[in-house]
Amino acid sequence: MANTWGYGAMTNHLGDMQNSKAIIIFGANPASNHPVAMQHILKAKEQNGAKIIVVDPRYTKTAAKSDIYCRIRTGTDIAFMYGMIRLIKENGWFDKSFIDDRVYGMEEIFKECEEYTPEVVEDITGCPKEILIQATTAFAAAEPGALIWNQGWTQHTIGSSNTRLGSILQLVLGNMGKTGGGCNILRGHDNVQGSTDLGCLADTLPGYYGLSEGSWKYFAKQWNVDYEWLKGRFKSKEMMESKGFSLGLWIHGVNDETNKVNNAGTPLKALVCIGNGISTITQTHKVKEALDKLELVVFIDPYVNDAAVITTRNDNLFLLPAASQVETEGTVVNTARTAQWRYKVVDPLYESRPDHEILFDFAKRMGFYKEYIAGMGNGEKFVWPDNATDEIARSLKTIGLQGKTAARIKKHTDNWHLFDSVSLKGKGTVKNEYYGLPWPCWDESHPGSPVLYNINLPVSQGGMGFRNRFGVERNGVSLLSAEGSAPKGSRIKGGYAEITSKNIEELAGVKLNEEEKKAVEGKNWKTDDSGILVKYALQAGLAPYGNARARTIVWNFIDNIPKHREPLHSFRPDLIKKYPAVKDNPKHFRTQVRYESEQNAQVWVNDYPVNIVSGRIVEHMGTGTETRASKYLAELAGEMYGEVHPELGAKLGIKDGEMMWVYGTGGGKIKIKCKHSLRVDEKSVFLPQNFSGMWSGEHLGKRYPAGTAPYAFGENSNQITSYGYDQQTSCPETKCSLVRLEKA
Ligand SMILES: Nc1nc2c(c(=O)[nH]1)N[C@H]1C(S)=C(S)[C@@H](COP(=O)(O)OP(=O)(O)OC[C@H]3O[C@@H](n4cnc5c(=O)[nH]c(N)nc54)[C@H](O)[C@@H]3O)O[C@H]1N2
Ligand SMILES: Nc1nc2c(c(=O)[nH]1)N[C@H]1C(S)=C(S)[C@@H](COP(=O)(O)OP(=O)(O)OC[C@H]3O[C@@H](n4cnc5c(=O)[nH]c(N)nc54)[C@H](O)[C@@H]3O)O[C@H]1N2
Ligand SMILES: [Mo]
Repeated sequence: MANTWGYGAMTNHLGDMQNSKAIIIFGANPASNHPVAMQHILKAKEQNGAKIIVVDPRYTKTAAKSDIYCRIRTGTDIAFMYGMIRLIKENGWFDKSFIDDRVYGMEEIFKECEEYTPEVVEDITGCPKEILIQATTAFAAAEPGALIWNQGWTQHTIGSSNTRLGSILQLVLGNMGKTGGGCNILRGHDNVQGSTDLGCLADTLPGYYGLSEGSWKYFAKQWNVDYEWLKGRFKSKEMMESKGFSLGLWIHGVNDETNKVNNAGTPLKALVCIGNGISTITQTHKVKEALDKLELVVFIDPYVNDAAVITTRNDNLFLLPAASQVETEGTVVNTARTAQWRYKVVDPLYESRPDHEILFDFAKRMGFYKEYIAGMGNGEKFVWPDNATDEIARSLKTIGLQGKTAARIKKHTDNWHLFDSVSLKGKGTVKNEYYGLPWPCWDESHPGSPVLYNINLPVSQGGMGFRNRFGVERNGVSLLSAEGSAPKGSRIKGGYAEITSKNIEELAGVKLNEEEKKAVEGKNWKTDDSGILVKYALQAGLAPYGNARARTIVWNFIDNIPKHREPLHSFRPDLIKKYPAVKDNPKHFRTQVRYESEQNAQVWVNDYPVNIVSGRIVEHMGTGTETRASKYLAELAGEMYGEVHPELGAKLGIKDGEMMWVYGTGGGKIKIKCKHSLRVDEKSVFLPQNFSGMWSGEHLGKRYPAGTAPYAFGENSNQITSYGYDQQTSCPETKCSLVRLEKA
């Protein structure tokens, strides 16, 4: 189970933020969590006069650098944004021609925003209406303005709606496809973008190809294996084409036997966990229950995985020592879609082995090694990781990786000093290429695309419109962009469909010879291995994926347009009737998930009257498994705590520095230090997510094999975060929970 919390990629890139005139940051604290990004943000402020606006329930180190700080209640960002959009609409601040030419369905958004008057927004979010107006005025005036979001947005039942409405806000203002604009999602781990691109997800093959028969057949070809053989590895074709268990939901596939109906008749029996903490999802005590119950548990990790000491099982638990990233070689792709070659620094120490070797060994022992390595093309003589990187480049056409070959990525990394950090443009031997070949990078002479959806550049230099993905019309309305809004130098001046063997001649104005015709027959731009379709598209200045409108309406989602819905464990039960959670879902991935019934099971706030704000601290990473094992970091931040407003502390009789019990809605409890702080409001407690190794007051140090325990231990915040999963993605709702505090 690899680590991927939420989808998304930056439309622009970190250096590009220096070109912004305003930056609005929702649910991200880059001063602590993305210090490099923060430097670009501060340069935008200091050198470009950009206004910094921070929307966060907690007054963070990032908020301290802002011009306008908006404190909102957790889980109410949609109301806040609709409030912004309503003001923008009323004042005529929207970009009419951008919307008319390049967007589908904005009327629906403009209708939905009507109810979110400044007064209504103040009531739902708690943010004074004057601040909402001030923030909107400043952001709408900026040309262009950039929007940043991160985990404050995704870890909610309506997290996917947050991210959609943020993108829509940028469409309203015409900030998409512009240098200094866009949506800049500051993603998590160093290679989290690379791992989602490669399909470390429960609902798609690599490159976001989905799970349909056509996609499996396409990959069978890329992997150089027989489709029938591949199918034979699954219990049935139906299971092959169904979503798997997601990271958030797998525990219910073990604990709750009724879910076996969605899993070909059996509960989950074994777990192999590679590069993930897994104690970081909601309700960690349920994770423990699942780990205890499984027949086999394997951790592949350079450290003793945090969850290995949470389980109390004594058999069939294996710790396979993985080499760290400095003991192996390969590419990583960062939040801005740029790749980097990571060279090996030292050989693996002691008995540790690189991840891929461990996986190769698995394949050997399970009897499919030959097939496993077949895609690299050289039989057992493959060159690692170069051949694998080229296989990825060749196969992942949907995001335009064809030009990101091992040789080119190495060349960029070796010459990184020749690139400009604001424009990403190279000089000398990498002249006019963009650092790390940000995807799409359509072929081996393409320079990469630093800013997505920019029609002011030719496609051959990184330009493109929006992707045509959902047909060319909907209910009689065209989904293609209007005349005059095609990338520079395009043969077609308006919108066009994705490139296929059927339309290439007409769209690109070429005549294919017989051999070419045969090569591309029945193919489209993302399945054509010959490269002919992409080649002629680029020559005609066309983006292989078409030129369409961005859609605000997603007709196959539960909420066709983003809707505010109260958290399952709402601090404001009086709002639930108007903004209820969605209906319970009998099959979300492979699990039954409660929404409405959980929300209405009781008036949660009566027993759990304090709101959780959770987030990171600068000293520790993720579970802290790695960083708490550093003596120095452990010294800097050695103890778990909760930040409590002094007024709340006084009301509850818990003084600064005293211990308190925190009780969660799901039955978990933790004992932590109370830290009085003005960063939180009077109804909330802030909990850092980076501790583990204590369990409801019990110290788990004794469970580590000798010499492997970390230096710092602390209670895990997720023992008390509430049940709840994103209604579309199933990301755990770790940012919206209620608790009860008591003096210990
Ligand atoms: N030092 C350090 N750096 C890290 C990490 C780490 O653990 N330590 N982790 C890495 C990873 S994996 C990731 S994903 C990123 C995460 O980076 P961030 O998203 O910046 O991380 P968080 O601190 O979890 O959350 C950001 C902010 O969201 C706010 N927030 C909580 N609920 C809400 C809400 O409902 N609405 C809004 N608007 N804000 C809300 C919190 O107060 C917090 O300030 O950081 C990466 N960088
Ligand atoms: N309450 C609350 N909970 C949260 C969040 C929150 O904000 N609040 N944030 C969520 C988010 S965004 C995330 S990403 C997760 C944290 O994400 P997790 O993945 O759960 O935590 P990490 O500590 O980053 O786990 C990485 C594991 O990989 C191991 N590892 C490191 N390098 C290698 C390697 O090269 N190979 C292998 N095989 N293993 C390696 C580490 O030792 C560690 O055990 O937490 C989530 N949970
Ligand atoms: Mo993350």
